Amino acid sequence: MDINLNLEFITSAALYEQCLDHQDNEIAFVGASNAGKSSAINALSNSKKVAKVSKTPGKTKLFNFFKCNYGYIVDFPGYGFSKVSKAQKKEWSREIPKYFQHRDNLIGVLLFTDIRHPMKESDLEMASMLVDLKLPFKVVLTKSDKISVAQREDTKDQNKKIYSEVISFSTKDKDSIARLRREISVLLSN
Ligand SMILES: Nc1nc2c(ncn2[C@@H]2O[C@H](COP(=O)(O)OP(=O)(O)OP(=O)(O)O)[C@@H](O)[C@H]2O)c(=O)[nH]1
Ligand SMILES: [Mg+2]
Repeated sequence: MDINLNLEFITSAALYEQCLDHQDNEIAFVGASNAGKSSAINALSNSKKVAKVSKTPGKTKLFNFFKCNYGYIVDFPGYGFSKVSKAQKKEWSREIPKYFQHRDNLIGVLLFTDIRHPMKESDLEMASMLVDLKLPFKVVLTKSDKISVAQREDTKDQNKKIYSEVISFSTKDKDSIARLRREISVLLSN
């Protein structure tokens, strides 16, 4: 059964204090720039393009709220922040920990990482922060269409030795999109 999340963009926030006030559960999409977070949001939405796929990173707001039938998804700009100003980097490095430490709505995180490459230092730092904060997270190995099925399974198995929850995903694979929709509905409904 394919689920319709009815995803829609609601609002962005530049500072933690400006985060959307709501009563539902929320999951965060994090990962390096170009990992495929915004593309995943677009693939998960059944109809129109709801998220901006990176082309103008300067304009990216820190917290981007999308509503779905089961709660909210918060899309983050990729960490590394190579294309934003120093002042912006400094602000974000203050705001991000606040969100993960204090956001009561937050019930879990999806960590997006390109299946073709080993996890970056910044991914490992994020994973370790989530473990420290006892925030449940799943690793989403993106762009799985770029490698063979055998390589995909192998990379998944390798990651499963370290992270218990590992999903492979491609915007070009309808089954993987349906699977991610189900994962999200289950996470948000719990
Ligand atoms: N082949 C393939 N390309 C993908 C897939 N997902 C994303 N891409 C491409 O990867 C690039 C980056 O995608 P984004 O969705 O903007 O990545 P992001 O993680 O949101 O990046 P930031 O917003 O900079 O953090 C785009 O050119 C996408 O078209 C996928 O599953 N398969
Ligand atoms: Mg993005």
